[in-house]
Amino acid sequence: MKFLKELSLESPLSSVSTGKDWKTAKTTNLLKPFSPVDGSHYLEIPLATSEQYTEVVATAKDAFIYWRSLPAPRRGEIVRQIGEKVRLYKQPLGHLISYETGKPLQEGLGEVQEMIDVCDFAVGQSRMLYGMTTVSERPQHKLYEQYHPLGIVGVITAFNFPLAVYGWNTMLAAICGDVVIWKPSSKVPGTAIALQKIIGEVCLENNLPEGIFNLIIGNRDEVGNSMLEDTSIPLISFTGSVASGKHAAEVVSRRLGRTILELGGNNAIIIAPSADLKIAIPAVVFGAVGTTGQRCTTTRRLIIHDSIYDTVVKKLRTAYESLNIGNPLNEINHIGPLIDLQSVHDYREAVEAITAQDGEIIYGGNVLFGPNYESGCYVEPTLAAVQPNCLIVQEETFAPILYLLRYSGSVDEAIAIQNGVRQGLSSSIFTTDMRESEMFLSTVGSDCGIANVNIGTSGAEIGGAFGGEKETGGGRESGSDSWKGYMRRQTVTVNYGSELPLAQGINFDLS
Ligand code: UN1
Repeated sequence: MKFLKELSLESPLSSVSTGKDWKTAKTTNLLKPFSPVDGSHYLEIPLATSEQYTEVVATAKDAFIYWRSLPAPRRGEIVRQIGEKVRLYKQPLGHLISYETGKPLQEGLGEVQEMIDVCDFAVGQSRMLYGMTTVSERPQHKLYEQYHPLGIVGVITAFNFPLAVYGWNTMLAAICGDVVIWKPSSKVPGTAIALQKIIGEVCLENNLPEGIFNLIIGNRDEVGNSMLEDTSIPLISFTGSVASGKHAAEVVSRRLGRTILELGGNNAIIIAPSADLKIAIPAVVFGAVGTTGQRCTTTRRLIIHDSIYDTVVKKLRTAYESLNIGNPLNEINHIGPLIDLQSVHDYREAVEAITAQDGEIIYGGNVLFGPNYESGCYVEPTLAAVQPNCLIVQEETFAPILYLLRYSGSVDEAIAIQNGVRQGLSSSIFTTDMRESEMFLSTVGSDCGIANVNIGTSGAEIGGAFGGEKETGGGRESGSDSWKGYMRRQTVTVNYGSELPLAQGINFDLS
């Protein structure tokens, strides 16, 4: 495949890099990733060993001493060059992401764009690591806050956004003066290696020491848990399932380390009576089937007002009938495969649960077989009408299943349904009634980290803070002031007078 060559993904490959250097493990434990597109095992990578992990951490520690003292705008300049280089490789990277994850090429390219955008954002931010000054209660005293680099940041990423989520974390951590150890999902190692090679070129051109941008591809025990337990990593940013995130949170908090968690979502769109269906229907369809329902922002629940329920369902069916399912690298296809056979199994189980729990499959519900679907990972996007108390609706099944729910009263009823799940990532309402949209955005409205009006639940821009509440984990990444999560805040009080007045009016007289 041309894009593998263009990204220098040719054997022999290594799974460990500290920047320019690649280190080959002395192991027979080979990772052979599976492409859900055609079912082939397209790479062979020796998995990292725990000795290699220890070496990477030692290199990263040394690099931090150098990197933290470089002025932040100069760190930003390195990130600018990374963004420039990613631009040059946008096409092959987009193709590779599509091939590894199964997402349509357009979405693969969109993901590369997200990485480029976050690089640009981080470059600007590198000149804006603002502290704040406030007023002291004491005469001739100055009180202010400043932000310092934190240290080594461990970034553990999921398969569904193999490039963008790394970018959100690492490009910000880098301008903040941190060094990063990246453990990508072993389902998508090619994208990680390709990006690391691109970053390595920038490291080489700028003669940077090893250890600023580190990659380590290994399994949970040897690498993942070592990172979680390692007291030399003050911050772990973890993206993945709620179950794995809980494990990560427990292990890191046991040593009082920090986490940024970006876990599951169970995102809903409310379709109010006044909704403009011309924009609502495409938003729902993209939200539900984009990335084959494997975004954490995927629309999983549709809460439709009774008065327009039948119209909405009819329009959705028509839209679903027009979707093409097949090889995601072929641009006529809207939907590619699920990531692997385990996900297909989970999809099947969810479909069975729907009917067992008195739901009705209105569209789809089948695994696809035949000449275009040989990997076994292609499934039909599914619409399911369910009862309000249906248990499967509470779960985040990482597949293109959209649950249809009704409400008949005011927007408050719809908001209660929307908030009635354990997860709290993204939410949206389609309405042209300003009272409803303001209610949805108010303190008694959506309880999610992301609340949208007249756009869907997925496809967030990088400029906003990304993350959610409840079981989604509470972390914030990417835009706004998320950068602060990668730094240590210091409150400074300076006395420039010749007296020692104590705060709170305490009198401590030694004479
Ligand atoms: C994810 O699914 O982990 O908002 C990230 C979106 C994308 C990012 C999704 N910008 O859908």
